[in-house]
Amino acid sequence: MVDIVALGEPLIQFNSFTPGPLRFVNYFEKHIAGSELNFCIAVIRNHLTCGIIARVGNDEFGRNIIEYSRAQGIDTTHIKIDDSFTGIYFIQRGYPIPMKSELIYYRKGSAGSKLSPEDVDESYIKSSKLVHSTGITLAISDSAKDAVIKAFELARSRSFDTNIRPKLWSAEKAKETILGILRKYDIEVLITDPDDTKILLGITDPDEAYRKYKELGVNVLLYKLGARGAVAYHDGTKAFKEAYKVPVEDPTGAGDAMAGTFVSLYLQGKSIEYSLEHGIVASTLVITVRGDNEMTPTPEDADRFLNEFKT
Ligand code: ADP
Ligand code: CKP
Ligand code: MG
Ligand code: MG
Repeated sequence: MVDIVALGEPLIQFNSFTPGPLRFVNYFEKHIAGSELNFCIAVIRNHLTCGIIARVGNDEFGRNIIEYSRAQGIDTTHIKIDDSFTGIYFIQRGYPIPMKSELIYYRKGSAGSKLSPEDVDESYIKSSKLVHSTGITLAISDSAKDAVIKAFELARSRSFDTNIRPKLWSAEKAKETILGILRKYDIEVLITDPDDTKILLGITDPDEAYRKYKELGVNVLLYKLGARGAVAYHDGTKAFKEAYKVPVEDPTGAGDAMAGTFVSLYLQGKSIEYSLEHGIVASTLVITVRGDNEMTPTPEDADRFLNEFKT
C-alpha cells in the first residue's frame, strides 16, 4: 500500500556532457528519468510513499531503472519485466536555443510502451490516496492509454500533467485524448502550461484557463510559466510565485519536480501557496544540473533554500 501510484514509462537518459548539436557531442552522461518516475521521486522526498506501475526491458537498462528506483524509495513491486527493450533518449542542450533542451527519443516499441490494463492491480489503486499520470503515457500506445483509464476509473483521486510531446503524437490527437480524460474524470490537481493549454483550449491566459479547466472538473490548477514562475488556483484563490534567476544547465524535469512536490504537499494539507513555493524551489534546483531528479529537495532542504533567498 502506497499513498500515490503513478503510471508511466521510466527511461534511460543520455545527457550531453557539453552543449551544442549532438553530432559534435563526444560524451554523454547517463541518468534515470521519465516524467512519472521523476514525479515519484519528488513525492518520496516530500515524505509520502509512492509506487510506479510500469514495464522495463529484460536488459541492463531495465535492471538499472529498477535498482535506481528502489534506492530512491519507490515501490517497484508493480514494475514488470517485458521482452522488449528499455526506452532511451538523448538530450541536446543549449542549441539552437540557449538554456533550452531538446529530447531525442529511441522508444518506439519499447517495453515501457507495452504498459497495459492488465498491469493495473485493482487493490493497489484502491488502497492509494491518489493516482498520477501524464500526456506522455497517453501518447506512447493505446494499451498504455487504456492502463491510465483503468487506473483513473478505480482511483480515489487523480493528478494529471498534460505534458504534450509533439514528437509522440499530433496536436489534434493530444487535444482529443486529453480533453476526453478531463471530461470523464474529476482531476484533483491538473498541471499544465500555456503551450499545452493553447492546444487543448485555444487560450493561454491563466485566469481564463482556470475558469475553463474548473468547468471540466479540475479542483486545483498548477499553471507553469517557465522562467517567469508559476501560478496555482484553488477555490477562487490564486497564488503566484516568481521563478529564481539561476544558471540553467538543463531545464528537463523541472515541471515533474514541481508537480510531485506540489501534489504531495497539497495532499498533506499544505496550502497552495506553501506547495507552490516548495514546487518552485524543487524546479529551480533541478534546472541547475543535468539529470531530472537528483536535486529534488526534501521540505527541510527547500526551507534552507527559502531561508537563504528570502527577500
Ligand atoms: P516543464 O519542465 O514541465 O516544461 P516549465 O518549463 O514551465 O515546466 O518549468 C517548471 C518550473 O521550473 C517553472 O515554473 C520555474 O519555476 C522553473 N523554471 C523553468 N525554466 C526556468 C528558467 N529558465 N529559469 C528559472 N526557473 C525556471
Ligand atoms: O516536462 P518535464 O521536463 O518535467 O519532463 C521531463 C521528462 O518523460 C523526461 O524525463 C523525459 O524522459 C520525459 O519527460 C519524456 O518522455 O519526454
Ligand atoms: Mg519546459
Ligand atoms: Mg512537463
